[in-house]
Amino acid sequence: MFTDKDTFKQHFQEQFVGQLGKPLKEATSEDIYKVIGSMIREEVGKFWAQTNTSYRESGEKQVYYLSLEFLMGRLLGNNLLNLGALNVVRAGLSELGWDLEEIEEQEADAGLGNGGLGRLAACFMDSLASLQYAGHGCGIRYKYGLFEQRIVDGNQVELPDYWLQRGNVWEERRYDKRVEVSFWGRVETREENGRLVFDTVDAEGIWAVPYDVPLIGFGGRHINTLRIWSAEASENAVRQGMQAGGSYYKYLDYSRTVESITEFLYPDDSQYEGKLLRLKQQYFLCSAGLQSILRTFDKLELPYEELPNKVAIHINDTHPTLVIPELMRILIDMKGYGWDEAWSIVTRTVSYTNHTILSEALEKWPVVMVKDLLPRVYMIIEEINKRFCAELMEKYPDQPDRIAQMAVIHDDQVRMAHLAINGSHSINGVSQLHTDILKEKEMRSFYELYPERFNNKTNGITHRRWLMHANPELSRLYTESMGDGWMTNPYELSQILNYKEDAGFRQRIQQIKLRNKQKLAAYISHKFDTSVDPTSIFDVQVKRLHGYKRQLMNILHVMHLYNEIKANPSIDRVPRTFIFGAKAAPSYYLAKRIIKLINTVAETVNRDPQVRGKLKVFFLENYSVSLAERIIPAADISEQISTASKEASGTGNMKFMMNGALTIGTMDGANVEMYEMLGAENMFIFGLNAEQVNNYYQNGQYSSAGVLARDSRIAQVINQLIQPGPFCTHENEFEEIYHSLISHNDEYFVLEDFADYARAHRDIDAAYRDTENWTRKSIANLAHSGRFASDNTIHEYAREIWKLAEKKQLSMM
Ligand code: DL6
Repeated sequence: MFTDKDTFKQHFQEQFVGQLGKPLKEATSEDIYKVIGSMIREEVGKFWAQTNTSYRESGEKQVYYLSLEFLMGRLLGNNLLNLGALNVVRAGLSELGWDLEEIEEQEADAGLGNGGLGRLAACFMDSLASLQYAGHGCGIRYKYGLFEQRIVDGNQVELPDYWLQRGNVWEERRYDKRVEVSFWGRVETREENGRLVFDTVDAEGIWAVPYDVPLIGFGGRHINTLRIWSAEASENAVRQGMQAGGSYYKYLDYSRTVESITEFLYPDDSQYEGKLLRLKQQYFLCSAGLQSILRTFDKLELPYEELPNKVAIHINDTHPTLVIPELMRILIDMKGYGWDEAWSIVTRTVSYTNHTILSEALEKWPVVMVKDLLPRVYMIIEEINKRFCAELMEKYPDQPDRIAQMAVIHDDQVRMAHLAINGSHSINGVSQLHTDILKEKEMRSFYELYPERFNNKTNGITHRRWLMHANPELSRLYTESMGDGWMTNPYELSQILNYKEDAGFRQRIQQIKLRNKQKLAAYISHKFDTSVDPTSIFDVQVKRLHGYKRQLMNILHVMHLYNEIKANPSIDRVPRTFIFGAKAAPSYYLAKRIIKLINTVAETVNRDPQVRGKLKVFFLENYSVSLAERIIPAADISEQISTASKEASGTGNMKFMMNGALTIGTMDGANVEMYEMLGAENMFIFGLNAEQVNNYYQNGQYSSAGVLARDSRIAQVINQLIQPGPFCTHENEFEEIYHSLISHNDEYFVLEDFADYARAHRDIDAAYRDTENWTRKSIANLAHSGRFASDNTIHEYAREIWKLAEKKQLSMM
């Protein structure tokens, strides 16, 4: 169907009329999107079946990536790209009078994730399929994705994201593959053939119905599966309800309660919320996922001792940790294994990635909640804890504190990270620094106990979405210059270092950046009804809003730049356009005040004629994957300014680098590894390092008021938060922000790092004036970005954690 433009056009026209029963001349762009989507589904169907058959026949080891979040974004463009059909479809549609980009806009983002963790899962899915590994996603089909953000009077307002409203062309409902998931009930014990048997009685069983989405690998022949589960009331419940004399309306109510389990994604990034519904979601995913994994394994007709050789289950953060006790339950209660054999199977099958050291994100479930909702699973967790504490007691007989500190159950809470570490053979951090902090500090006692389990896997991003799809002009330049080997081996991007001294090449890079900026400028101009200068420095910070990510420091610095220009209108500054995009968790009050502050500053700056031509500020609402694809290729500066030690890795930093932006950043997360490759000449590093931050936390010697007393520039902006003036229309408008910095002593060292941050920005100003040298720096960033392609990361996971058979390795250039 997609071999050439004319064949595509012919099929498309036939399919259009056949599917929609109306003439093409009446088509809407949504119609076109749906028809192309269904053509892709049809095209890949046979390869999907072939891939599954080959898995079954070869019996090769399968990886299941369990994640409560998959932030997939849009799929049309990337599917066409991976099928090699992008140009054919673009050209064919254009002859029919349609623009592919406009058609792509019809697709709702699949926003089934909050941020980095969910987007990483999506990048990994693309790499697994493209590298032809047998790796599948297992997640939840939330009816509502991450909320839609609107900005009203400068404030964030959340609206539900009903992404399925207009249907989902990519998914296949597989009702025949539904499984039952049980909650509540009580455990009855009996003896059978001299063995204790545990029966859960009076439990509530609901259906988990899978929807399968094909994950199309690059080349279009290898198709893995993302299986997302939806909760529905089971016929059993209906029957029981009816028998018990329940009314029709009662049943409808009950049905809605069941469906609510998969109704919405929890929007609290980096913040643990101990809600029962969330625990239900977690168990729902683990139970449904495991049943389907084991059903596939059972077809091999092998004993369960073989499970670790045939199946790897990876848990994306602690959210799916219940898979550990649940697999124990199945092996012991249903397959008849003893504890030790079952534990050996489980721990050799499961591996775990930690994504944060923020204590507020560490999951702890109240014992009573787990016990009531999942009585048999809780018994198993208790037993795991008992055995673990016994092991610790033997090893550390005189250290009761240490044992209490490491236990799985403590203070009437189940600590999910401890359970995950206990039940996994591999625990990885997501950047070298993060892993070091886990080993040396946060999880030190576990590292001392199980050093062989800990390892690092620095995150990565798929270059197919973040370069080939998001920046087609740059991709064309690469292929013209060095062939297309970089597409399958992103390390080959380093070859463009050979062109760094080629003035013509540099000029092409400059032109591409300018065109990307012009496109973004047009988008912003349209949204804000104002002009945007594409020759100004586009300085971008887009990511979730959080104290530690320090959007606050960025906007305080913008206020400082404004003050400088006002004090000295003839000051020589390269014009800057500051661009923000960020969603705040709906209950994160301070984060929402920071959004309001950014919008207030933007309003003041953008309407002041005295700074016109020098400074502009925009907050782009509803930051999402598709908006990121528009923004990132246009950035000159990437703001990666978290308090050192707090950002586990970051992946936005890699996306900007891959699109030629220069980073202003702290020595945090994967910035450190970027710096090791790029050096000080190609990055703008500032601020405290992780050790200094840690020292401050330990010695308590930091005083934000002291910083204020020393630096009048900072004092001026801090006072502007609470005193009527350009940024504060009524007194104390931003007093909570003020207090977080002064009364609460600035938890994230915004003031401490401010001066050096301002210095780094001055360095940017100076460097940008030398266009040719700036472009050389940009080329260095582009060239080294192949290191952060997720293909590379996935090869490492496959080799070192999942122990998959070797596939074609990327080679270091
Ligand atoms: O590993 C993916 C991503 C990292 O790049 C970010 O640095 C980290 O903040 C993020 N973690 C989360 C926190 N979730 N939890 N728990 O999203 O993971």
